[in-house]
Amino acid sequence: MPSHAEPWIDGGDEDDEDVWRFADGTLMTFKSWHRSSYGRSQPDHDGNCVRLNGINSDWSNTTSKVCTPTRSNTTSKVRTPTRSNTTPKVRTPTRSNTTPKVRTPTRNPCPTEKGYKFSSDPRLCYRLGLDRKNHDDAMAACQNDGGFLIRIDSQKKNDYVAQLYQENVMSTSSQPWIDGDDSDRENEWRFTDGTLMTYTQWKSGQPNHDGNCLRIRLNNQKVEWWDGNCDQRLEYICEIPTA
Ligand SMILES: [Ca+2]
Ligand SMILES: [Ca+2]
Repeated sequence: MPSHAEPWIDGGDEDDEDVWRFADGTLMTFKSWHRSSYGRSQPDHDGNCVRLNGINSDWSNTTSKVCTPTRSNTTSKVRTPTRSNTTPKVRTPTRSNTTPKVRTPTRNPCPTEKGYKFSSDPRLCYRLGLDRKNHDDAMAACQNDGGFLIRIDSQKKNDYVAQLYQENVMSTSSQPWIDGDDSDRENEWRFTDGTLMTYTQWKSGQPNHDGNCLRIRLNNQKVEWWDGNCDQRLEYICEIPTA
């Protein structure tokens, strides 16, 4: 470098007069300002940039159009926030929304460990009691499961039970107990919860008042109802309603 060269070096005080910093913002601790006994000592605040004096290689501050723009480019404080804008924080919740769709229909709501099977239409859990019991004991067995003897209160449900016969879920000769009796008043048939039965499917000639409990039989692919002696030991069908 020629001895008269006066190159710019890093440093400036344009942000705060006489507070000298490097372009990256670091405070300058070492300084080598020009001292003069006859002229003006530096910095004399006629500018915001630092240059080397050619001969003594000590420093002067001076005005420069080059210094200021270069600096303001490097000190860009704006970039950090811009960057944080690009990191999308939103994706995680969106993803968790897509996961749990499938489980509800797959879940079998019935206590399968107790031998219950699921029917979707009519919606219920049922099991066949093949260990023959009298009506009271059959009812107690179902209640012990959290259910009751199956309640046939519609044509749809009567047809469903006929289907159980037809699909050999139970033997065609089976005559299981179902919910219903006329123990309180002869010929006034009620479910165990006391509700009066409105739908009935008596076999012709029944009820013939030979008992107070309700059982069914398959006849010509249809389920028909019989009254009978509650002490008979018969198969039974339990039901647990589902939500
Ligand atoms: Ca009766
Ligand atoms: Ca009868």
